Amino acid sequence: MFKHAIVRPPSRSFACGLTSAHLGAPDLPKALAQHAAYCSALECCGLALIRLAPLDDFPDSTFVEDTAVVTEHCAILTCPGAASRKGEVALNEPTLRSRFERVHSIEPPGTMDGGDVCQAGNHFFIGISERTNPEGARQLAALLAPYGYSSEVIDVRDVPGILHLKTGISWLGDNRITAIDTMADLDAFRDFEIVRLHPRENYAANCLRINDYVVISQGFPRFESAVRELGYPVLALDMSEFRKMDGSLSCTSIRF
Ligand code: CIR
Repeated sequence: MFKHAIVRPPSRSFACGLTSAHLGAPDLPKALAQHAAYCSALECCGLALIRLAPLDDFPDSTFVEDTAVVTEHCAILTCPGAASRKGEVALNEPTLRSRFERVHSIEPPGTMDGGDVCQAGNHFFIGISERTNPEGARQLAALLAPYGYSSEVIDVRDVPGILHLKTGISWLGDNRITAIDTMADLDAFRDFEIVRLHPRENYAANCLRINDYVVISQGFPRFESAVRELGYPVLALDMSEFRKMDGSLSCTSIRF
C-alpha cells in the first residue's frame, strides 16, 4: 500500500536535459499540463503528494525517481550515473530524511539511477546500465539484505532502446511483470506471469501499479486492453513530452 509520492515539475530548462529519443524538443506548457494530470492521477490512486519546486539548474530533475530507492524500511540515496544529474540527490535528500528514519547512500565509485531498480515484493531486480554500474548494484544489494530483501542483477547494456531496467519492465503486483519482447524470456522472470508488450508498444512497458490502480501511458491500445482484461482499473496518461526526454511514468515520482 502506497501513501505518498514525491514529485517535482519540469523546470524552464526541461528541454536542455539528456535524451536519446529523437522526438524533438518538449513543449514546456504541455509538459506542465501533463505533469499536473500525472499528479492528479497519483492522488486518484490515494497518494498524498509532496510537491518540490522546479529546479532550473537541473533540467532532468523532474525525474525524481532516479535520486533514491525507497522501501518500507529505509531510503537509499543514489549516485546518478550522469554527471549533470549528480547534484539532484543533495536537493532531494532533506525531503527523504524528513520521511525516512533510516537513510543510506550509494557511494562512489558506485553509480546508480533509481530507474534501474524494480521491486517485486521482497525481491529487487537491479539493472546494470549506462547509468548503474556493477559496484552500485553490489552496494544496493548489500544495503537491502539486512532488511530481508533479496536481489539479483540484470544487465541491460545490450538490450537495444533501454536506458534503464524499468524502461523495459515493470512489476504489476500479483506475481505479474510487464516486459518488452526482448526481455520477456529472461531467466530472472521465470517464476512470474509476463504481460508481454507488442514491439510497437514498448514505451508502455513502464507503468505503475499504485494500490488498486495501474497507471499506464496513453496511446498503446493492445497493452491497455491486456491490463484491463486482467481486471485492473486503468488510468491512462499522455506522457508525450516526458517521452521526448527519455522519461515515463515511474521516473516522475518516488512512491512510498
Ligand atoms: C535522463 O536521461 O536521465 C533523463 N532525461 C530521463 C530519466 C528517466 N528516468 C527514469 O526512467 N527513471
